[in-house]
Amino acid sequence: MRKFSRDSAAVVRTLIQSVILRRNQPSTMAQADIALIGLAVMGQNLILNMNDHGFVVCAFNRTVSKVHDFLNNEAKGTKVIGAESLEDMVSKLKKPRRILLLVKAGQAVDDFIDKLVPLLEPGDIIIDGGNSEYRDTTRRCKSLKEKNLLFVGSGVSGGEDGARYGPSLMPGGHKDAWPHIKDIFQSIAAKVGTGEPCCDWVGDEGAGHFVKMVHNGIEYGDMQLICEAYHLMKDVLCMDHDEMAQAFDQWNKTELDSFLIEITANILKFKDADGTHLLPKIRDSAGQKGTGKWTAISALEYGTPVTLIGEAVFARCLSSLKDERVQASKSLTGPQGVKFTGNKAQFLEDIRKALYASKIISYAQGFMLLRQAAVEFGWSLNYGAIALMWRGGCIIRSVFLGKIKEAFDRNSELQSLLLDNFFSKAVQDCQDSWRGVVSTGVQQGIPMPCFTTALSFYDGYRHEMLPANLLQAQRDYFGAHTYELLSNPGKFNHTNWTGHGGKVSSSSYNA
Ligand code: 2AM
Repeated sequence: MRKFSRDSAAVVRTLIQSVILRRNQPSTMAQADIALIGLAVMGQNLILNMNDHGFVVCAFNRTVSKVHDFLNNEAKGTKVIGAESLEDMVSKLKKPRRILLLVKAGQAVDDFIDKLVPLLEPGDIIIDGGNSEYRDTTRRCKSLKEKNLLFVGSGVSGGEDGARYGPSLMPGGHKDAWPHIKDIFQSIAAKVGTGEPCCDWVGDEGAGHFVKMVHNGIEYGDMQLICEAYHLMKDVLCMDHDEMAQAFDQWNKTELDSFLIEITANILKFKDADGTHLLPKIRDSAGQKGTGKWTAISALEYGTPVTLIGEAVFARCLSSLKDERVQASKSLTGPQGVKFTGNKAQFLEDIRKALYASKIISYAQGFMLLRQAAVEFGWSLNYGAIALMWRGGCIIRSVFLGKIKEAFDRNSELQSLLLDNFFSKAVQDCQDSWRGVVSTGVQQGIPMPCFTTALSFYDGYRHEMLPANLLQAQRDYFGAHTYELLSNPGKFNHTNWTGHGGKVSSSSYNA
């Protein structure tokens, strides 16, 4: 009995020593560069992408059978390893541990964080690559900072293909994490030009997810602008599908060179099994997942006139009222007998220019929102780097974004893209065409919410004097809200407009 106790004490001593050893020396088990949790298609493709670039990835999933399926199928023959549990996964990671979450946004992210925290050590890194709301990312970043863990929220764009062969990555959060993840992130990201990665550090807290959200909003705008051009081609110029496809193919060789223009040409060419075009058979009722709406809500929240994305979201809402529109079309009339009689080739070029000018406005508005968010949250954002992150890999990828990057290279503090010489000249060159297209479209009763709001924004932005003087007078008239005089801004005045109201302004009493 006594002998047994001595032996067991020795065993315990040896065990403790080996644990101490294991903590201080790199364990032979700790072979993985990064772990990825969440084996849906985005997660799987990111793992395979990291593996292609020489990183050893440890895969884990809530439903563990999916780890086995993945290792036996898609990841067969790779260096990818699997984990049976979170403890197992953590033990297989080099330090500081890097753990990338690719799970459903919301509670699933918090649940995994809660389970990971007790298993991690100070300096370990948790990255959320899902579609999280930026405020959640800020909250997680702050709470993990208190536990000495580094949290990163990264926008990931480019869909399944992007994840597999080069996404646009927009990481933000605790900046101390960046040196430890930069190599992996920039290796797997899309490359443009002479190999510049579409990934850089975005900024603090939820900045990465905020930038991803604005990216999605801009995507809504770009898509709607193309739809309006298509509508004008189809209903004003009466072009057939092949003509329209050819036009988009041509446009793709101009300033509009982009993924969305390219796929639009392909969609227009596409024929069904019965040999007829598929596009006109698709129900004209658009869906949305909500990220465009979030951008519009943020714009309203921070008082930034991101009108084009707002209109793009509403255009989808209007389209989804299909049954109601079918009813309305029977009783509500538009302009009668207005036929286009101008030069078709010229008008087609005018539409292209209207699209280009409107697109400039949309991006100018998107970057205004980023600037405002930076002020609101005290983030320092690198706008040129953001343009480069969107230049490749994602849905809005385009040559145009390279021009935006150049504008911020010229002036990193550029207040508005419209104040950059390149873009102000571009808008100037397009302006007559743009006005012509909007006028003709209105005359012919074509809805163009984004073309028109872009032009209104441009005209508003370039006006030194807007009619808001009258607005201020009205507010003061009915609500004693006060106004400033042009000659003395900062001093608030109230006028007794009717002679029988009080002299007290609304700021002086609570009505
Ligand atoms: P599952 O395979 O176990 O469902 C995309 O849905 C990914 O998010 C999947 O890997 C899925 O895991 C994971 N996921 C979804 N909801 C989750 C939750 N509540 N907790 C943990 N993982 C979740």
